[in-house]
Amino acid sequence: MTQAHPAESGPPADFDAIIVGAGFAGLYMLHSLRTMGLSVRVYEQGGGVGGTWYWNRYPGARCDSESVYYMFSDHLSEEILGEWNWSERYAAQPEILRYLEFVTDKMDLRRNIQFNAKVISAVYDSERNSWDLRLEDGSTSSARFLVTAVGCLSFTNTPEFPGIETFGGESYHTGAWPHEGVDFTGQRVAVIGTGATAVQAIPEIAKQAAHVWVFQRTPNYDMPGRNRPLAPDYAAQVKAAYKDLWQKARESGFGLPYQVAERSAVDYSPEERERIFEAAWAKGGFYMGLETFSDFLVNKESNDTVSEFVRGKIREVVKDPAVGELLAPKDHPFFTKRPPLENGYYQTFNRDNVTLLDVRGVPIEEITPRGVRTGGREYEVDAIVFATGFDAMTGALFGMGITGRDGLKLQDKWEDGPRTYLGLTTRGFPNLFVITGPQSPSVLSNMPVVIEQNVEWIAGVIDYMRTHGLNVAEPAQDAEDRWVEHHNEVAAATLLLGTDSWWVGANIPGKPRTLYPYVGGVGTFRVICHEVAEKGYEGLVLARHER
Ligand code: N01
Repeated sequence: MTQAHPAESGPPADFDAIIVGAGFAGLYMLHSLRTMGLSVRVYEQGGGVGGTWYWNRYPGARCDSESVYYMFSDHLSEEILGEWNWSERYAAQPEILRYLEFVTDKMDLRRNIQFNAKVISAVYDSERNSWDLRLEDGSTSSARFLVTAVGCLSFTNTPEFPGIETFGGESYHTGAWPHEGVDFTGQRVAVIGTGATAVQAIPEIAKQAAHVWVFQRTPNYDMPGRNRPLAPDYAAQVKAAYKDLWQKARESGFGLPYQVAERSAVDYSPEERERIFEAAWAKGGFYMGLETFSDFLVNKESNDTVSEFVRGKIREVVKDPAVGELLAPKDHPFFTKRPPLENGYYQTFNRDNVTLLDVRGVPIEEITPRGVRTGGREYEVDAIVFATGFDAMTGALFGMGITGRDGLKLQDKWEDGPRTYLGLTTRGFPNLFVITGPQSPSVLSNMPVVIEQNVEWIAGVIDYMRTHGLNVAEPAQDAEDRWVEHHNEVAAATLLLGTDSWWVGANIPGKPRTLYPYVGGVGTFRVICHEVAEKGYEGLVLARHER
């Protein structure tokens, strides 16, 4: 694990830019702004770099994007791209963390990062055109530009189960896992949740534990990951073709360079469909969603075909038909919640030491000193694993106490849902830039690809301002209104709003229901941002403040 490192000495307070977060986004933003000659300070809450990959150390944690595409492109460094080799098709958390540490050291980024530095307030001062930050330790600093790189899934959500504080055993949230690891050998374990995280963790926990009870509210359409060691010749092929592949990923819908077939499942016979689905299923990964048919998200009839295909696959693997039926989702269409990738998840339910419990029909009543009570029965356990997700997209931003012009708090402005221009800026908050913010493609993509685009666009605005003698950027009201309208229109054309998921904020009581990520596509978003830049950052009001 990386230890806290003192940031380089310099002016105690004033920086050109402050970046919050040292994951993929914060590291690339730091590199970009530093290359432009700006004085930059990164505040990172964790004790090391990595963001998501620093915190999510639960057993089985790995990336669902193929590792060869889950990295920085040559835009950061051709050398790093050439030097780094992944060992598996989907890299596990320790390897991704090692990669980010490698990048940090190679690019000498550590000297501008202050670790264990939690930002608790960030207030814009119009008089000074400055963002004033306060950290949890009471220290303060300020900067002209504030860039948030806090990740979309970093603010953990533990539901307020009655009695939760009375539990006498150990409890863990997957998103804040102990660094020393947890040995479940011989233990009785409750896992609450069956999202992408639980799907990775449960098979590993079941290998150790005496018994695992899985508390499932909603089953998912888990697709086989088919993880395997990465053949060196495959990695070499990708590297040889990386410029083309990365460009393809940048122009794609979801940030992956796959062959997207522009066709509808309803135009094919059941036999032809089956053949296409089987081929994608055999390949494993997101090919099922991305390379089979292109209208799953907008055409329910088409979606029904893939949904039934996946249900059939689940029923085939799980030996107990009643358990198989419970694991087969019927309450929402395929891909309207993030489909997890599984590596042995369904087979795990064939083990004698794993029991699936349905807490949809009979919700969890309470956590007791000895375990979890549902359906009038108490399940006594030694440990509870909360795989209950995150207050996604906005939780971490609100947690920073961001306050814009005239005392406007970000959570007040977004009381009825986010309002942004391109997901990157929001009116009333001059010089605040949000990487992978709500209303940008963010989580509906392979993250490094959109992070790279967001960072380069933000660096572009700042560079443009500097070369034009300007120092304030804020979206115009009409530009923001039009983006929100466009975002909502695109969202409404899909099936996504009809399903309860964290994509629409449904997992957090009281959170406004709206689609948080932009579903118009990574490539489309990129073109829009590029055109905005070409027109002198049209939609942003750029001005000069004399101080
Ligand atoms: O969180 P989730 P996650 N009673 O919100 C259940 C990314 N990710 O950490 O579906 C009972 O998806 C909840 O039930 P329901 C990926 O984008 C990426 O698993 O709301 N159950 C659900 O089953 C993913 O989507 C990778 O009905 C309750 C679970 O808890 C995102 O992270 C790997 C409950 C939460 O699932 C979040 O995944 C892993 C309650 N009161 C994850 N409240 C990579 O590949 C919640 N639940 C990089």
